[in-house]
Amino acid sequence: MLKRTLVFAMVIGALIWMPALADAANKYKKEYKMSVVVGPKLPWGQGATKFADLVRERTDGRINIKVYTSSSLMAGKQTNEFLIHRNGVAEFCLASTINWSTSIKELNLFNLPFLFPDYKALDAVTQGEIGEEIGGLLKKKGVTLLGWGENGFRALTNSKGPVAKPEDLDGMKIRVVGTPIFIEIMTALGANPANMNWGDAQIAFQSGNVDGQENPVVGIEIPVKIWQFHKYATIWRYVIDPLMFTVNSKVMAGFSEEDQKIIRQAAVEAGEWQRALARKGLIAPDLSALDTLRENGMEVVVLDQEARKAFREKTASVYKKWVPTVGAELVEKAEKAIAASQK
Ligand code: X2X
Repeated sequence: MLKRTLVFAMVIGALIWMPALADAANKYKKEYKMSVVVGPKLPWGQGATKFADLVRERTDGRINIKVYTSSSLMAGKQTNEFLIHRNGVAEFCLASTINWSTSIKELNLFNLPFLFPDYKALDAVTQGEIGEEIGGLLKKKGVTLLGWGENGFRALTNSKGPVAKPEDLDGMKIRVVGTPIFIEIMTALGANPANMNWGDAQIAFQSGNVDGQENPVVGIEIPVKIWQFHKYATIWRYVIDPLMFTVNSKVMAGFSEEDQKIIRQAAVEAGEWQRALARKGLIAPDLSALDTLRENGMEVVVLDQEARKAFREKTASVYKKWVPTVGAELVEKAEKAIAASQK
């Protein structure tokens, strides 16, 4: 009798649950949009594709993410990306902290001039407690942080002459992203900053409308063959540009728990893969990425920690000014984690 009741209960349960499960899957959209600011062939774009592929495979096609590259979802205006993510136009992003720092002020932590000396320092911040805290900040704004990727340390290139000390930058017209702190840093260094979107920047390099720019060597400068426009590079590690794999939290809540787990795991794996790609040839003893610049006719100035000091001093007032905007507590925590990473 008991057995029969149990079987009966199981059949009824299955009848109730099966349509509910099928219904959940039916509610999934045919396509989810993922925003990326740069082109598909750059490590940044490749990281997004890797993530989308992992999710598609592991969900047996239930979740189909299409990567929209070159800022196409926000008509080129890269600093609008967070807004279109928040409102659900882009359900997923692989986004730069720089482009979102106008919407989420705390992300200017990564833009503080000369705060991060090396990759160990960066990992100490993103891969620990502070990384989680940043995840918490995004969560409050309706976005879920899934994992970290990387554009890289930003290096200066220009067509005018070698830059080894701040004076060398005097009056140079340097393209920067349209975020206030970058304009202030370049101004403090004596340069003449011109802010523009990445799409327009590439046209400005071509026309010679700007003398220089700053972007990661492996992430951007090698793939766009920056040597076509600029003969001089300076490796100064003045700011770092991490990338964040994210999903709109409402969209995430619409997925089954199993699928949410798959999405999280895919971001962690794609992030690890993509970070390694972005660092390749940039960490001694393998500095082959710098050789690539030289082989293509560029003169490369590498600033050691001592030489960075003169630049750091020139930009100290900008750093100080931005601490309250980022949050004094967050900056202090990061400074401590970075100091500990150097021991
Ligand atoms: O615009 C840039 O320089 C780029 C591509 O690096 C960013 O989106 C931050």
